[in-house]
Amino acid sequence: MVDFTLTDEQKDLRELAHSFADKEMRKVAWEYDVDGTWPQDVIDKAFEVGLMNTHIPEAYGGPGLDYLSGCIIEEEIGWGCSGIGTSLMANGLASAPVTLGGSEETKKKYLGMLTESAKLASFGLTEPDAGSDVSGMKTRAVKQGDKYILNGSKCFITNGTYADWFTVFAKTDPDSGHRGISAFVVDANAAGVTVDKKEDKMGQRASNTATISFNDVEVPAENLLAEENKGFKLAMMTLDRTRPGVAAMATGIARAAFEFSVEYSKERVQFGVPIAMHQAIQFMIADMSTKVDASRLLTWNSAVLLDQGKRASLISSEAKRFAADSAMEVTTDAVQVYGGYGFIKEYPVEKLMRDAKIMQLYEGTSQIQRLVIAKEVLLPRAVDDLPGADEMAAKASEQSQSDQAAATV
Ligand code: COS
Repeated sequence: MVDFTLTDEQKDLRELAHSFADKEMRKVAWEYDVDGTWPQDVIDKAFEVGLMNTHIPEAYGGPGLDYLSGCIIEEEIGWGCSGIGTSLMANGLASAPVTLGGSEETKKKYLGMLTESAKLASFGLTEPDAGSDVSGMKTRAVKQGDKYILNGSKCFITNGTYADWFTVFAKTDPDSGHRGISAFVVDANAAGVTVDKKEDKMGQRASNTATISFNDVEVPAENLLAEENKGFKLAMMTLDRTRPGVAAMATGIARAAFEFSVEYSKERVQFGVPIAMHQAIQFMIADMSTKVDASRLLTWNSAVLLDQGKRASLISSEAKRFAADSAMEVTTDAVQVYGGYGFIKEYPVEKLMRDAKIMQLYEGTSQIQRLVIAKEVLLPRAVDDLPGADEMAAKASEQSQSDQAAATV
């Protein structure tokens, strides 16, 4: 039987996240948006109440929440402020490749770092010339003895200025396209790591977005995630697991815009009646309501598939694509419901419209999601193409144990 009733624990988490979003995020969201103020105070509080690092397993100090619970939290956080929310949630993206492909030691060290105190990590995939086209990356990692030497530059890195470590994807075999990419954990304080640029953005201005350069950075070989040249797959497996969270955040933005519109349409009087009495407004409100509910259903569906250990590439991309595009449509309509006031910064909805735009861009554009969806529908990957996460993690762990054994001998 299909049942959308949440468990008591999920309801409590939703209440916790909603109350946090209402009391701690909304009260500063519009102010922090003006100058792009870094929300360290909100991050510290979110860490304290347990709203960060929700997917980190208990073995490494996290709450080990299921994907559905994570999405329930993320919708509320997106409702509060998706700019601050992106700063709060970026650890999930950076840590997923470590959870999937890190050795036991790597997981203890780097996931443990995130759960011990309010530390941050960033995901370094995108480059100036390699956005959608991941295989076109130029960052290079060359093995020298027991370390790799890393050179290159990553852009649009969320939380880049404040991260304590990065998950970095680099070419280890430059002639092999997507089969020549590997993933590493890189300490932010390693010699040769520099933060080059903080971006001044249209929306989500309270989140930090930076360019990070790596100049002859020495990365210990044990910081390799999964196996050499398996980085592309690891990145795709990561995105399969994080796109539902982005979809949830987009649902939260859309819901916020919808709620503001409903409220305003009942107060604003034109032609002698509240504008909610006009069918033109009612139709926009009706479409907003439908898009919010449909976004949530797709999001929950993708999360539940992941919780059941099933492949979720198709539904994750459908959820991300639909929720992101819907958030853009709903927030644009919200500005329309507010009329000229919607265009004024004193009113809440123009920020939501600016914030929504990035949902169609980061973690894969809406066009990339359509590519993934079309490929999954027309030419689905054989299940064998996807080594189970546990299998990859086990392999990495085995490898590190045999390395240790070899080192002892
Ligand atoms: N899980 C595991 N493996 C996957 C996978 C997934 N979800 N998707 C693809 N793969 C594997 C394929 O099985 C194939 O493996 P083999 O090397 O064994 O053949 C390999 O990866 C290449 O797959 P594919 O041919 O589908 O890749 P394409 O180059 O055609 O397309 C796209 C890849 C464009 C979909 C990918 O590059 C992408 O998602 N780009 C967007 C990146 C992005 O989201 N950037 C934002 C950065 S994070 S803010």
